[in-house]
Amino acid sequence: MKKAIFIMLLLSPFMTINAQRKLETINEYWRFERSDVNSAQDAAFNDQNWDIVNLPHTWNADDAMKGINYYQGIGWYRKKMISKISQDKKYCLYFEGALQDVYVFVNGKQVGRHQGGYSGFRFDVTSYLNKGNKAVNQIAVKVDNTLNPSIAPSAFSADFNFWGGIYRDVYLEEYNQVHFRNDNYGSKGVFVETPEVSNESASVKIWGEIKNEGLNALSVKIKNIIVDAEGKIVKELISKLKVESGKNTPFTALSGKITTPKLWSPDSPYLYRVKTQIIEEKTGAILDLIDNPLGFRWFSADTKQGFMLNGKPIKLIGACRHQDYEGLGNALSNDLNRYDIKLIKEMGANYIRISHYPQDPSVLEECDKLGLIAWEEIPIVNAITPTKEFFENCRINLTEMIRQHYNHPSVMLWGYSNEILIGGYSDALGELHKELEALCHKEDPNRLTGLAFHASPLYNKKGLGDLPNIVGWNRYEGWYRATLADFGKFLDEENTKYPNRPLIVSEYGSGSDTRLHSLSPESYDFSMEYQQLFHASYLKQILERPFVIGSSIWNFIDFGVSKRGESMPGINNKGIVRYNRKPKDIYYFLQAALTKKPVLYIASRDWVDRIGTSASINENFAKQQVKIFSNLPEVELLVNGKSVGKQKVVDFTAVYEVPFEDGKNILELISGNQKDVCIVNFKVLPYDLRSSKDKELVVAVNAGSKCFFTDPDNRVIYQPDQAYREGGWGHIGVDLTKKTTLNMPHNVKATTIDPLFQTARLGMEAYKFDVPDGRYEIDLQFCELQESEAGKRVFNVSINNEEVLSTFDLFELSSSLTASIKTYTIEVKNGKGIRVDFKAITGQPIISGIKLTRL
Ligand code: GCB
Repeated sequence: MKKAIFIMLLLSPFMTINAQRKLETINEYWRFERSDVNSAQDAAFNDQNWDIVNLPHTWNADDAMKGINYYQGIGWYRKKMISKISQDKKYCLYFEGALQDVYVFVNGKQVGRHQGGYSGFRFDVTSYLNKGNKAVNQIAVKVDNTLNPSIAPSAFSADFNFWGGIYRDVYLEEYNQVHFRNDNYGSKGVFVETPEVSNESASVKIWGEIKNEGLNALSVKIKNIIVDAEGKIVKELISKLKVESGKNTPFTALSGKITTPKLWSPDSPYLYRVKTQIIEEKTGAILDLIDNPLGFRWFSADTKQGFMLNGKPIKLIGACRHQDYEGLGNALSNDLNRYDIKLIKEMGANYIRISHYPQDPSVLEECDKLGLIAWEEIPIVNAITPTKEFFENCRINLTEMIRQHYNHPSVMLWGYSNEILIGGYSDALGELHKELEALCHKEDPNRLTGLAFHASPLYNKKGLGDLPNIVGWNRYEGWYRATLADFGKFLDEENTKYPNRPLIVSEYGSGSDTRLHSLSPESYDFSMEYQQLFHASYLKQILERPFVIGSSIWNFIDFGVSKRGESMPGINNKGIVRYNRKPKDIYYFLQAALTKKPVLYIASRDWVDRIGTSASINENFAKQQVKIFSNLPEVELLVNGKSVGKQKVVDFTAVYEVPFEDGKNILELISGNQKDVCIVNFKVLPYDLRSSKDKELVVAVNAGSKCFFTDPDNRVIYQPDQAYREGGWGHIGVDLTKKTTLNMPHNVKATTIDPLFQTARLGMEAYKFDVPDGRYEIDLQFCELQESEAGKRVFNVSINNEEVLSTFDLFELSSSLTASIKTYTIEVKNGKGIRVDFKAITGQPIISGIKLTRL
């Protein structure tokens, strides 16, 4: 991004005699080795066998997705930098972010160390560089992503991956001897704020320090040019200063009144810019120039009016964002970072929680530009380390975040911890929080603070709830615990107890896996349909309560967590867009609810391969539900050219029972001149399976589950479990008054279709399938979800009276949480169909799936 600014500046009228600072990315052609290597910092070290990488780069792009033991250790980067290095200039290396304990060497000498994986840092390397027109300088960077008790986040339990590497851009910066201070916590060194803003007038204050690294004192002018979005000059402020050699000289510029300022808001993110220059008085040369965004807005939060922006209430509605991406880890281009902000904005959000750590500079630049109000926080997550080193690291993290992002009008809230009492309360923790709260306000008196709590009464008891300006609650009622309605109950109780505390729902979300679908969705089933119910319910409950100042969905994206073992191992799939940013259907529900532009969407993109059974022998179609998300009053759905009726849209949703035919079904949704089309491939099974003429007949059962499960690799759709009826298929002899199903979303070994094995039926007598005569392949799919000892669950299995498994002990065979598949071939004759019997010897028989394929 800065490179772009630099190019712009070169062409701009602000450039007069001398080139000012020059910023150049040095992302290309680094050598990389993922281990600790002796003497790798030495200029003469031979790195020719190392990998060649471009930045941004992480060394965990692959292995962090493959389980808990991804590489956390040391990696080395080396770059031979060939560039013009002048005698009379100053040089810095600027890292936008590297995770997380970083040592930087130039020509064999250490120039600095930075601890913290999420903020920018800069080292002055002038005295270490070889000079010349084509000077060769050897940079070496040692990076360590080991969990470190002295560096936030220090808790192993933090629910994200610590992707190691130099994962953001790196710059070589060239300065004149006299320049804005560049050693101020990685910031730009020039700060902009708006002491007064109203509809009628505003004022701007710009301050910073000038560093004179030359040998002589110099008389300079500080020129601030405020331009509007069209580039028109609104104000020019000039003051004179004498800058002493070897000193930092402070300056402050006040704009005076700017009348009828154009205000910044999510609906109209009007941006001015402030160009701050140091001009040598004698020659008129511009010695340094910094360009900053400027937005005029004022805001506050209370429980009477909620969040107020520019004098008007605005409910903050948006999403939290992690920064990783499928296949790339955290090493994203600026384009991909910006793309997320665009998607969040297009959904109709006005707010983003940048969690749980500061992110790439391009993120906030895009929030400024597109109009998203931001909460940004430092990564103190789940627990603290009660040591001096950790506390100091927290202070540095916070100061870096605030100083680096001070000038972004989009930022209105600073956060400094998340669910911190997971690790328990201590007085030290209380003290740290008090200190960080005070530090936020000292560093930035103009913004609000927020903390994100989890479901524990301890936050209120221990006084943490009284600390920030805004109390954030991460709520998961109806997912990890309780019911959807308990969410609203909690909010009301909290508001009754603390009527003057502005409350924000800092997180809420439920997992979803595009392979799982349900016509009777329920909590923790990971179906796309439950996620839809969850979000519809939460959004309604949030909007109904004026005292809730806002909310952010957890999480905008599916993101990587190596230690998470749910339906998609290694992935927290609460995203409303996939890991590759393809929106899930729920994204369009939210868009319908939050935007003014017409939204008309057939919510079946996540479920285009379906199966079902006709309701009687006279029907050759199967009815199945399809949801419509829209903000238009009425819609009409056509299936294969025939109307299935008009419907009023209620709560942004209409539900159709669609009569699907076997094969391709073209769904067309119409409202006025708007149209949406979706094609669903449907397999219709006849009511009486015995009449099936299908040579490729497949009947697959997701035993013990109410979900359809699509195995995308093998193109098989498993149907939800059901009781047997004549002519159909299903379980027999299950005592439905007892608990006869299991749901254990933990990693299953030796398979990629974990969800099939994470649910199971227990204690059935048999499964019967009234399939026509012919040859069949039968897969019996097992996974032990309960027992951790051999001998606890032993049973026999027979197929059409022939015993195929005797004294079958699944744990003995394959231990627990491991997929085991037994495949048999059978000839079905005389209209007998297939019956699989289970006979308990010890414990209850268990089965995860059964698949029949006609051969
Ligand atoms: C939370 C945490 C977040 C987790 C999330 C979850 O409350 O703040 O880091 O990822 O829950 O998905 O469980």
